[in-house]
Amino acid sequence: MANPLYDRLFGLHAGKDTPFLYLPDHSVMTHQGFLGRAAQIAHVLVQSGMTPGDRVAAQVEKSPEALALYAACAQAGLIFLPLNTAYTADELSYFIENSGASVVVCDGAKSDTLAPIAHKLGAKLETLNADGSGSLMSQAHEMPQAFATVDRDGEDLAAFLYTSGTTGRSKGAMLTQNNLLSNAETLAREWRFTADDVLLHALPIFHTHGLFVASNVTLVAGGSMIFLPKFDLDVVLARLPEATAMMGVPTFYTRLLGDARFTRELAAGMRLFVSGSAPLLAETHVQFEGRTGHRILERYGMTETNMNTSNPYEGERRAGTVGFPLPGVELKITNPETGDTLPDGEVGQIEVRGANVFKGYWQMPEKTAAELREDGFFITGDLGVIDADGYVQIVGRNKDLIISGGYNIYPKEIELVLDEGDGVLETAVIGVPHPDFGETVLGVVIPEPGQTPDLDALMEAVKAKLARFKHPRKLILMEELPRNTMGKVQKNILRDQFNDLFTS
Ligand code: MLC
Ligand code: AMP
Repeated sequence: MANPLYDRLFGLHAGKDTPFLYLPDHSVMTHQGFLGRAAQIAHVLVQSGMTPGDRVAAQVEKSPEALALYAACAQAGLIFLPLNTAYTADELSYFIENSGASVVVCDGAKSDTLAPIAHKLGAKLETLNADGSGSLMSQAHEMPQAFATVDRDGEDLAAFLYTSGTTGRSKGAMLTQNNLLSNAETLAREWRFTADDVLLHALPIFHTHGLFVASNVTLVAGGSMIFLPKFDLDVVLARLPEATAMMGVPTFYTRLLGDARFTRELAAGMRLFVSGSAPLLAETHVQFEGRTGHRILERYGMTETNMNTSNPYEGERRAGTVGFPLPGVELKITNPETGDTLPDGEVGQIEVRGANVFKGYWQMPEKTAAELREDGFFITGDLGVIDADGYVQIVGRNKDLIISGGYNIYPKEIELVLDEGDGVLETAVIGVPHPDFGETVLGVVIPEPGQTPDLDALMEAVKAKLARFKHPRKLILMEELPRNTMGKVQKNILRDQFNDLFTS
């Protein structure tokens, strides 16, 4: 027996004195140093009574120890559940309860708020701060730096990633060891990652992009990372000359282009820039090449599927497209009404199948059945077309979703909070173009007859319940919502009406 995920991402680096993480203070953590910490954390988790298949929920700042917690879960056969640091106590409470997590790891600053929630839900609370201090590591430091890796099968679950939905209720996407590993190995090969690569890592590690794409690909290849707590433009510019590759959301690239210090010379040592999680404007692609001589490689993925398509490493990286299906991924365009496959050149919904596709939503068989067909094809909710050369282009979404700076926001979640406000008849939340975040959130509020809802109070209500990145950047009062003859709200009309609100 073995543990494929641990063995092939982490275990293969055992005993290596080679650099793994270059840190903000310019110190270096070696592969073995990292594995030693992961082993110590695994001991703490197991000694607190956790057994394979149990869930560890973590809302922690990005740090080497936070990444080691992921490795520890893999080694001990536990399911890792990383959570956005922006989530409020309300949001967290749902994730902890829904997942049945038995250990919750949070920043010390949040422990007072989370302690009663964890207690009520029967979960043990540990703290892990950005500097590596806290109850988790103080116990870990007393533990041996080696841990007997727990046997796991590739089909065993490795992670839950929560993703919101059109009903406003988040769903836990269940990802297996094979889902993660197969995708990491494919991407490392396709993008030519080797032990010589140094990845500039400025993404958060609670989502697919920063955790599975960036970190797993580096680990599989045996490379290293400049591991930054967040995307800080000055720091990224300062550290770029040490890197060979970078992965980011489009906002990273537009922010770099907005700074005159970002030059061809600064990017001269780079071999690869990858973009994903949100559409990269063709204009940004062209501008980037003009400035640096590099063509950004755009790829397309999802929480439920890891990465599905990529532009080629060699060959034309075509602006405005997400490239070809990755090896081992089948992709088809179907008619949303009938599910029939459409010929190339026609727009339809994108469906994908392969070892990368998740096992379903945790304890939500109906939602799983609605999106994951029995034959293994997953209905992504994205609308696309395959061009004459086989490049996939994403042309829209069949799901009511806003992507702001690479974070997904489901309007329903915000509408549910706004609808409860005094004097509110109904609301519609839409995404409108934004120069920095690509899209941003706008809320349209319809008053009950004769009422004037207090927009500030509505905003406060949203703030109390939902993460900052989901907050509408503006609320607008209107008399009524545009509807079609069936009575359905026509958000496209609202989007057209407010298209220039943040860009003009
Ligand atoms: C931060 N804020 C955001 C925001 N990020 N608001 C909307 N959308 C966002 N993405 C808030 C801040 O809290 C702050 O609030 C204000 O907006 C301005 O913050 P900022 O300083 O400009 O933001 P910054 O910290 O620099 O963060 C922006 C960012 C970050 C783009 C660097 O959001 C980021 O790293 N995004 C990456 C997301 C990601 O990893 N997505 C991958 C998902 S996986 P205030 O109160 O100060 O006004 C996936 C699958 C796939 O999608 O295919 O990869
Ligand atoms: P998430 O659920 O956070 O994993 O986000 C997945 C969604 O992000 C996809 O369904 C797409 O709508 C979007 N997405 C990811 N990559 C791209 C891309 N390169 N271009 C356009 N949209 C993308």
